[in-house]
Amino acid sequence: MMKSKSNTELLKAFETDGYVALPQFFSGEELKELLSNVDRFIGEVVPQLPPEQVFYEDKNNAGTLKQIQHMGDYDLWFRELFTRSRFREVAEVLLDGPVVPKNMQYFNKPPGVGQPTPPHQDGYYFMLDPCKAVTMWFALEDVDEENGCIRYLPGSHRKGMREHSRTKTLGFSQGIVGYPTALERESETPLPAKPGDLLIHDAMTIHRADENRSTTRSRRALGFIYYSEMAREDTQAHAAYQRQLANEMKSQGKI
Ligand SMILES: O=C(O)CCC(=O)C(=O)O
Repeated sequence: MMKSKSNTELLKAFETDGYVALPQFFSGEELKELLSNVDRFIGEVVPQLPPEQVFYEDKNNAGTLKQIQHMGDYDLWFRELFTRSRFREVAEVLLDGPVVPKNMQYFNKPPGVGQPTPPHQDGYYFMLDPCKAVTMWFALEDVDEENGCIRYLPGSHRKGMREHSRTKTLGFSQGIVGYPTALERESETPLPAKPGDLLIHDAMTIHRADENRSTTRSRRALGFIYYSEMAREDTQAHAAYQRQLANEMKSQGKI
């Protein structure tokens, strides 16, 4: 299934660090097809989506598209990629059993305006018990320190949930309070990526990304979120929070 790591090696690295990288998870024709479907989705499907599923740095400028939510709910090609694919198989290996495909996203940091991703643990947003879930982050282009690569804090998934508080960042409404200390910053690992590379992190792993400092390069990726079937979601609290956020974003004119 995997190109460079056996399932045992993959699981060991994931359990030790809280994340793992699978270089060239997709390549060649398979990658080309995926990239052309991303372009198709943005050109044809995005204009039909409800406003709470699409975020722009500036909603009056389509060139500043920064995030799309629940792509699999709106397009058959992406639904298949999310629910019947090697992505799902890897999630089942890492979560050691059946999974629930939860949300497939698009993340961009447009040149010149792409904001930092606040430090966070995905589990804080997910509201799961037990907090058993993975997020996959698939690079659609070259990503490095200049355009805002993902930065993980190795081992942070074993140290509990940190205190979060509200941010002003559209799409990332919660960030870890007081992070990073100087020591945490030194301990972070930046993960540059090539198109087709896959990063995977545990829902408890602390991660963040800098702003896009390039004025010419975007920073595009897909996100795949899978919950373990064993994880129970606080659905009422989750839905109430999503409603509150959507209302806030609308009243602030952000969506
Ligand atoms: O693309 C990014 O900058 C952040 C993505 C992220 O935080 C996630 O997928 O959990």
